[in-house]
Amino acid sequence: MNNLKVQLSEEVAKALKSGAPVVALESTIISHGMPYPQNFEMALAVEDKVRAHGAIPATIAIIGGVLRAGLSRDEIESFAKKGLQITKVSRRDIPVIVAQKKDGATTVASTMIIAELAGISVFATGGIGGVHRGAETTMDISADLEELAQTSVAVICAGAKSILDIGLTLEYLETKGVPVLGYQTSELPAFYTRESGFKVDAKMDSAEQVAEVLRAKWDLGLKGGVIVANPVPAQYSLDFKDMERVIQNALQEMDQKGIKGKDSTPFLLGKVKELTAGKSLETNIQLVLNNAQVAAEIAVAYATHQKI
Ligand code: PSU
Ligand code: MN
Repeated sequence: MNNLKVQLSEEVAKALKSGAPVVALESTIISHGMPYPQNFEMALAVEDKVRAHGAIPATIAIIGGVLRAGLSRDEIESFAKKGLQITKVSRRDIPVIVAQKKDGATTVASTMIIAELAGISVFATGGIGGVHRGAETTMDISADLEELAQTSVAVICAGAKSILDIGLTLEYLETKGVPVLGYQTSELPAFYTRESGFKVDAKMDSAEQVAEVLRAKWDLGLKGGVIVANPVPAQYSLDFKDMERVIQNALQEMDQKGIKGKDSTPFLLGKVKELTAGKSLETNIQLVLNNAQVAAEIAVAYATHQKI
């Protein structure tokens, strides 16, 4: 079954038709975010987690130029195995990939676009893109932020990684009118760590509270996304000062090598992985699973609201 622009899996189509909760998942995190086979195992485990908490997972990608929501196990494996050979696709890349009938791994921005076209309101990921350190000279600001400004999807993430300038990222989101909610925290988490030193706009105690905020925003016609920042579980969090040192080293090397543009995020993520001797990979996997659970709970609460 299809809607006009996005090809839905049978399961996702059925869920959307009946108003059942659905959680969108991105594919850049699979192809560009982690090595094989951990990326494949993670993608399947995340789908299982969403199901275990009462929602239907919809992994999003572009395959052969077709926007897709809900992939088969083989398709997920192919994205996991091909890794960096699959083009990372943000908003600006969609037309080229579609016109040339290619495969694309979707970022937060493009996953939001496809989710909205499909009618999916809740999306779980690891971390969002943001304003990069030094953006005042490089102008490197992720398209994820512009998408959050205009596309009505809630993004459940573990905050923004401190490869970014978290303070400037929050300023940008404020300018663009994007609520940044803390899930059971009043501090914005920084992906690997539960703390960042920055406050969120509002602390949410439950999935129901988040669902009420989504309903209030969208029922009022206030278009755009919402960030739900969910801290990594304490037992998997890494040390804030250690991470800061690792990131400083990675940024220095990126400068020396002259890496910029869309390559900077994957480079920095790869470097962090290398410099933390793989410890960050386990943390990354665990925080995505944790986000999938909270996203499923929010999707369930939001779907229930919608039916009343
Ligand atoms: N941050 C992470 N892991 C990721 C990404 C960001 O911790 O995998 C990916 C997401 O897909 C995000 C994208 O949308 O990188 C942002 O890339 P850019 O900064 O080039 O917009
Ligand atoms: Mn960028």
